[in-house]
Amino acid sequence: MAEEPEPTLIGERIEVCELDRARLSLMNPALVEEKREARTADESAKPFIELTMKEGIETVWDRFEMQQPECKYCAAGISCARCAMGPCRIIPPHRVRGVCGADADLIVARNLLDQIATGAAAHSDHGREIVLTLLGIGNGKVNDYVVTDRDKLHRIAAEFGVETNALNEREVARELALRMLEEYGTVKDALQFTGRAPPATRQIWETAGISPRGIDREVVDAMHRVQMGVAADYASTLLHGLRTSLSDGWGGSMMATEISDVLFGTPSPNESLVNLGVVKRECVNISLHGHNPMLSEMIVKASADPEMTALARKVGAEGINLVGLCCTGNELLMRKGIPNAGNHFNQELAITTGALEAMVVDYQCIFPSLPRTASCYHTHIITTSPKAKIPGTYYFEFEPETAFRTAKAIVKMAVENFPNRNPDRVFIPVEPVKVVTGFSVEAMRAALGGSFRPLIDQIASGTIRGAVGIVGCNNPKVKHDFGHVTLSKELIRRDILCVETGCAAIASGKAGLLQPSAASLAGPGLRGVCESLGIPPVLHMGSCVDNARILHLAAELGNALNVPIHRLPIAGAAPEWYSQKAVSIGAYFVASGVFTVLGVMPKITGSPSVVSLLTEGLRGVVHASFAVEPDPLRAADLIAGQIERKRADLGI
Ligand code: SF4
Ligand code: MSK
Repeated sequence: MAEEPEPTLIGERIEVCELDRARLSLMNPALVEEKREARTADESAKPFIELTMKEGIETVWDRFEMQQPECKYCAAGISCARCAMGPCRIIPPHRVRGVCGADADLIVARNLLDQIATGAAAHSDHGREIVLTLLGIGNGKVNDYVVTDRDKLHRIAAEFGVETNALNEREVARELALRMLEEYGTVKDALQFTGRAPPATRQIWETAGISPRGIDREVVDAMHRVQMGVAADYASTLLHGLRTSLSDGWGGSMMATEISDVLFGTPSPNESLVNLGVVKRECVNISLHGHNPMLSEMIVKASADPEMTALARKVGAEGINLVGLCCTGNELLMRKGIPNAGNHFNQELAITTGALEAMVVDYQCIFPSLPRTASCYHTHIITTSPKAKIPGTYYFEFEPETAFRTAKAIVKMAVENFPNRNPDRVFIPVEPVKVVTGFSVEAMRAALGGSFRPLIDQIASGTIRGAVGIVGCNNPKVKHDFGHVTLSKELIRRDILCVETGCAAIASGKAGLLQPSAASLAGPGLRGVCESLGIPPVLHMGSCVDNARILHLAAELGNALNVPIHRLPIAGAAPEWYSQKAVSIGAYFVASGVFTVLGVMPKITGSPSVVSLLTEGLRGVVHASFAVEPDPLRAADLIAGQIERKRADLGI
C-alpha cells in the first residue's frame, strides 16, 4: 500500500496581524458605500467587498489604490530593465535613447513582444501538460485518467494523419500525443491545426511571413529577439509577436482545448449556478482555482469517493461542495455543471464567505496574496504545481501518474479542516444565478442540426448582424464586470450574438445573460433565433485556452462561405483584460483577421509608431487591427460599425 501523500508548507505560515487589519479597516459608512459601488458592478460581490473594508481584509482594490500614482514611463511602455546597463527610461527631449541606443519604438515593441511570448508560453505549456497526460495513457503509465470522448480522439488523430484503423485506443492516444508534442519543437515548420483556417487566411500569414512554425520555437525566437542587441526594428519585432501568438491560438491553446475534450468530454449545453452564493453553509466547501482541468477533474472524482463523503459526514458536514473559480472553474462548469463562485476578482472574496475549507490551485491568475487573505479565516490554500509554489501555502506535488491519490489527500485535508470553521464568521448573503453553459463548436453544430448553414443564413438575412468574441479578465482600472456586462448587453440589443470565454463569460453569467430568458434583452432578430433554439444570446464557450474554440468557429464559418476570416462580420473584445495571456489572445485574434477592441490601454503609448501600426498599419498586413476604447458603449459602436462594413463588403 503506497503511503498517503503529505503536504509540505512552503516557507512559513503567513499571519496578517491585527494592526495591519486595523489600519485597513474603513468604518465610515458613506466611504464604504462609495468604494463598494466604485469597485464592482457584480451585485453579488458587493456585500463581500463591504465586509473586507469593514474588517480590514486587504483586496486587489486596496493594493491598486496603494500603487497609485503609477509610473508614467512604465505605463507608456518606455522603461526598460532588460540588461545590466539599465534600467533606462525615455524622457524627451534629452533622454531619447537607452544606454544601448534603443529608442522608444524599440523599447515599446520589445516589451510588447515579451508580454505576448509570456502569454503564449503559459497557454501552450498548459496544453503540453494535457498532451503529456494523453501520452501517459498511451504508454500505459497513467491510469487515473481515461479517454472520455473516443470519437473526438479518432477525429483529431485522423486530422494529424494517424492511421487509426489498425490501432487500439491506447495506441491511437500514443500516436496522437507524440505528433502533438512534435508541434512544440517541430522541424516541419508548420502547425497542424493551422490547416483548419481558410486557405486565404493561411495565404495572408504566408505572405506576411507569420505562419507559425513551432510553438516552442516562436517563443524562443521571441526571447532571442528581446535580448539586448538583437531586435532593433520595431515593426519586425511586432510582426514576430503576431507569429508567436498564432502558435498559441492555433497551436498550444487549441491542443489544450481539444485534448481536454478527449480526456474529460466535449462540452454540451448544461445548467448550473454562478456567484459567491454557490458556497454552502452546511457543506465542506472546496474551491478549485486556476486553469488546468487535470487537477480539478481529479478533485471532482476524489470528492465523490465514498470514503471522503463518509468522512465529511463524520466531521458534521452534509457533504462536499465543489465550486469553481476563474478558468478551471469554467472548464468544470461547462463539462460537469459544477457551480462557479466567480471570476478573477471574486477569488479573494470567496475566502471571506468564511465557509471555504480549502482553495486548491494550479497556476495562472492566482493572487500571491491569497495566503494573507486566508490567514484571516480557517481556509487552507493548497498549491499543486512546481511552477506555482506560493509561500504560506500547503503544497502537494500533483503528477498524472498519482493524480487520484494526491487528489484524495487534498480532499481529506479540506474535510478535516471543517471543524476549524468559525460558524459565527460564515457570511453568504447572496443567492446564486442560473446559467446555461457548454457551447463547444461541436455542441453548436449539433444544436443547429449538424451544420453551421442555419447560423450563416440568419447572419446573411440580417436577422443576426454578426458575432463577437468577448474574452478576458478583470482589471482594477475598470469597475469589476462593468465592461463585460455593459458591452454584452449593448451588443445583443443590436442583434449581435456574443460568444464568451474566461472571466468575461462568468461576468455575463452573474448578470443573468447566460440564461435563455436573457433573450428578452436582445434585439428582435437575435431574440427570435434564441427563443426558437432555446439558447441564451450570450454563449459560454469555456476558459481562456478555449478562445481556440472561437478561432475554430470563425474558421468553420469562413470555410463554409469560402472566404478568409477577415471578411466575416465578426469582432473580438477584451473589455477588462489584465494578463499577458490576454495580450497573446488579442494578438492572435487580430493576426487571424478579427478586429479587436481593448478596454484597457496596453503599455504602448510611448511610441506613436507602435500605436499607429497596431491600430491602423496591421490592416495592410492581416486585414485587421486593434482599437482601444474604455467606454463599453463606444466600443459597441466601433464593433457594430465594423460588422456593418464587413456585411456591406460581402454584399449581405
Ligand atoms: Fe537600457 Fe538597452 Fe539595457 Fe534596455 S536593453 S536596459 S534600453 S541598455
Ligand atoms: S482566468 S487570464 S483572469 S480570463 Fe483564465 Fe480570467 Fe483572464 Fe485569468
